[in-house]
Amino acid sequence: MKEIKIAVVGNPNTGKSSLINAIAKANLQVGNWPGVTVEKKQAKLSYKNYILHFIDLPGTYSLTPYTVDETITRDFLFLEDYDVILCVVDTTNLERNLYFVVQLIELEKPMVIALNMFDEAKKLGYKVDIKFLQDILKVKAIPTVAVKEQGVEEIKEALIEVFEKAIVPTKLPYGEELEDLIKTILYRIKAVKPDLERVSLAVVFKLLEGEEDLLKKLGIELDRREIENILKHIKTVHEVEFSDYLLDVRYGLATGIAKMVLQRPEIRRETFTEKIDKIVLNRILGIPLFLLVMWLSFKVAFDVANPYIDFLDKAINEVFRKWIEAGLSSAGITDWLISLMVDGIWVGVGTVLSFIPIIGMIMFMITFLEATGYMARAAFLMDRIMRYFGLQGKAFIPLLMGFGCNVSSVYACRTLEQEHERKLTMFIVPFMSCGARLPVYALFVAAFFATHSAEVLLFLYLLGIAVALSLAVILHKTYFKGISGPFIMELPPYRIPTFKNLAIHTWLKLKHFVIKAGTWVLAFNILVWMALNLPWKPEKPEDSILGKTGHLIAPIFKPLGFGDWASSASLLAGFPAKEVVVSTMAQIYGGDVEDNPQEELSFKEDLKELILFFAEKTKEVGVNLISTFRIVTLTAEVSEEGTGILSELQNRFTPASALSFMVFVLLYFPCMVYAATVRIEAGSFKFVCQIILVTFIVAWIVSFVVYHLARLIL
Ligand SMILES: Nc1nc2c(ncn2[C@@H]2O[C@H](COP(=O)(O)OP(=O)(O)OP(=O)(O)O)[C@@H](O)[C@H]2O)c(=O)[nH]1
Ligand SMILES: [Mg+2]
Repeated sequence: MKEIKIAVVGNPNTGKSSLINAIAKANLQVGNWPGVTVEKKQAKLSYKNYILHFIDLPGTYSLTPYTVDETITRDFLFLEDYDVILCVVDTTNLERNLYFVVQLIELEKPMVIALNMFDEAKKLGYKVDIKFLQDILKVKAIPTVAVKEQGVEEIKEALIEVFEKAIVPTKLPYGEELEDLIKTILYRIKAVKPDLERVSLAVVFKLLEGEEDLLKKLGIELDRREIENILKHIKTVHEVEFSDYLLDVRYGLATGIAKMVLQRPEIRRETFTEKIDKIVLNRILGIPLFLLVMWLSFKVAFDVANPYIDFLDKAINEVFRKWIEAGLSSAGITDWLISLMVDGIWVGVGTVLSFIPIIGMIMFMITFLEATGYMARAAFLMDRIMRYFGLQGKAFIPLLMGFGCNVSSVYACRTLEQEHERKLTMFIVPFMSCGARLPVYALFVAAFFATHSAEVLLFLYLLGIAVALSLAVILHKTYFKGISGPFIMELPPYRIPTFKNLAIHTWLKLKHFVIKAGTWVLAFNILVWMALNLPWKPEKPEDSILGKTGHLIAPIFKPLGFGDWASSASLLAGFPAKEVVVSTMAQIYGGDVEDNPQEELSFKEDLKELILFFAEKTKEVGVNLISTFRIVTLTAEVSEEGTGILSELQNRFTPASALSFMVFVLLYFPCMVYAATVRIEAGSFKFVCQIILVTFIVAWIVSFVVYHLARLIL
């Protein structure tokens, strides 16, 4: 078996990750906006006698990087060992993509070009003379439609062919002036480092441009003054810096090639995307439409998820719990172990898992918005607003991604050009309401605001954004000073996602929560169980370690309306992961749901009841959805007078304090994984500590204000 290492590169959003998914049956993250892939990802495939290793790299417009993710791509191409370049090109933007191809050719490596989005190019009436393109560049060019897995076989064959025959692309003509410069530099390098193997054209240009950070990594340095001397001629004759001069020459080449191989229809019709954007990006309508989209997403998510949460709650906390308890006690297991397994692990983790429908639905909605291309529009719309806050629209993408998971947001900050913007965005990401907070909302909304679930959720999400931006202004003026660059993000055409794609990407987001429930949340639940049962068998939960700690910190939360020991202890337990807030409450309140030991266990009856309950709940989903789209307010029964945890909450909280509690959960520090990621991405532990402190203070102040305002209204 021969191994071929393939670097997959191209402009952002051209379908690199999609193509690897299609070829290697991988599940790399895909989305319809530039900047989805922000780190090196791998996928491999055995094909014939070969193992093909694909390295998915962040998209970039050139090999001169401005952002962290672009640097990853450049460094890979210049410093790492690989055999073939697979350049994925957006055929509908051939000219601009060829500018990047020209730079790749300078690397002098075997290359295959995937002319992706060939379906869209065809629809626009574009004709590409593929044979001619192959001949002039001496590369293999294959038309592909990654989303339909078209062209996949041909790509594999082409990769093997250029690898085996070591076909290197043609050297392009750069004009006499540049050719002379190249020769001089090559001569100098030879003089300084006689044992160096061949140096590619790309490296020669980097030497001329003086990209110091890369040259240092490459270990090739020439005397800069000497190079400036060589460049003097260009500067005086053309009156531009060398890098601008080179840019012009490369663009000239790209435009020339595009002219030769591409034929476009004379008359251009207004595209579907342009028609929709006229409304969506409208100055007046844009933002209200964005709010409507969010509200509708929440409404649909709740309408579908709520009945299934009820179902899972019944299945996990009543039926299965009963079965497990019976099973364990008939197996003769000691009481304390049963309590640990049932009250600690099953109820704790099970309660978190019962909220999977709402997390799944919100992840589905986010995936849908990502896949259609609406996300990039949201960034565009927010650009004007974000500027008041010292950020630019592009920073809204990591923030929006935070609705899924704050950790992926931190990585997404790599696409921001400026250090101050990157750090500032990382700092305010915790205020974006991630999926792990949803169980808390779902629980409190069911207990207090069942008829207005979508509105409460919209309020919380918007509050998160508002707090994030307000803090951004303060931080921008004091801590992270700097001027934001212009908003330069491409708006991709709208694309209709395939169901398969939506399902896979929703699952990939959801999986993270399921795994977390089975690992971290489980571990913390065992700790919570111990803290609730030590000193051994306390009379009341309040007397346990957790109870006493709860009492100790409760005064901090009193002014926010919920200063009882149980909610304080839950907030403390939720510090490492927000799911633990709900599971701790379930352990505290769920402990006293006593079953009737005399009751005969009948699996058959229980199962029948569960199935009927499921059917009933599924019917409820239908009714809910119809009412959403007819915009009829629901008159269906409001959460049944609380069972277990719901009634406990209703006794202990008021609507105002419930709202304040949700706001606190929204705003205080998100989780340990976020902390660890920021520590790595920002490279400072002090920075993480500052975030912990600031988020806590902000959460306290905002909850205080919300509680007192809500008391006046609710
Ligand atoms: N119509 C059409 N859409 C495609 C094709 N290939 C990819 N897409 C869509 O284009 C969008 C971008 O795909 P990605 O695979 O995320 O692109 P990428 O090049 O990895 O993007 P970055 O990681 O941001 O650089 C997604 O919405 C895909 O579904 C294609 O051949 N035809
Ligand atoms: Mg990608």
